Order: sequence, then structure tokens, then C-alpha cells
Amino acid sequence: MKLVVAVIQDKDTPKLVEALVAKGLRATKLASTGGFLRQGNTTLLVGVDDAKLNEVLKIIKETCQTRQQMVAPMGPMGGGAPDSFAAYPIEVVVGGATVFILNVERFERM
Ligand code: 2BA
Repeated sequence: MKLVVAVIQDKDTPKLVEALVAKGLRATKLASTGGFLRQGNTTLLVGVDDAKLNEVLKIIKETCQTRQQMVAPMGPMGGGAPDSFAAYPIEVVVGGATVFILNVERFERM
């Protein structure tokens, strides 16, 4: 069994969760925040049998888009991007998805 940890954009979350559930796959949605942009994103946990791993990855690929986003310069009161990137606005490409695949040692539902 594998645990897929996918960091995705909030905008892609409803479509991805719907697609996973429609295929009988189980997912848990966690609210998260990106360290660089310091904006909300979503982390999905998907526990899946090895045989279905590729199906999960395919669904993620099909539903999560890349998007350009501007990083605002740091204001006098702080906030925004980290200092070293904050002298002027920069454009970053976010997503489609950052995916970690972990081996599950043991899984139980009680
Ligand atoms: P953030 O950390 O807010 O990063 C958003 C986007 O900013 C990244 O998109 C990337 O295009 C850019 N970026 C991040 N760090 C950068 C840096 N040091 N210099 C220049 N540009 C930088 P993605 O790569 O698609 O990442 C989207 C989100 O996925 C990240 O949001 C973070 O929450 C998560 N993530 C990405 N890589 C990760 C990793 N190795 N470990 C844990 N979380 C990760």
C-alpha cells in the first residue's frame, strides 16, 4: 500500500476529490500553507493499494493545472514573499501538483 501526499492548489481540490471518490478511492483533505508564497493550498492524503497507484497519479495529473502567480514585494510591515525574493514582483509557476509517494508499513481501519 502507498500513501500519496499531494500538495495542490485550492482551485483544483473539488474536481480532484470528486474524481477520486467517483473511482471509489478514499482521500483526506487538509488545509495547508505554502512556505514560499505563504498562501493557502490543499494537501490531500490518499491511501491506495499499489495496483491503483498509477490510476491516482493519472487523475491528479488530469485535474491539477499549472497557474502563473505574481509574488508581491515585501511591504514595510512585512508579509508577502521572503526577503531575498521581495525586491520586485516576480512570477512563479505553481502546480499542477507536488506529490510525495510513501510506502505504508501497516494500515488498519477499526
Ligand atoms: P509554495 O511554497 O508557496 O510555493 C509556490 C510556488 O513558488 C512553487 O510552486 C514554485 O513555483 C515557487 N517557489 C517555491 N519555492 C521557491 C524558491 N525557493 N525560489 C523560487 N520559486 C519558488 P510549486 O513548486 O508547484 O509548489 C506548490 C506548493 O507545493 C508549495 O507552495 C509548497 O506548499 C508545496 N511544495 C513544493 N515543493 C515542496 C517540497 N519539496 N516539500 C514540501 N512542500 C512542497
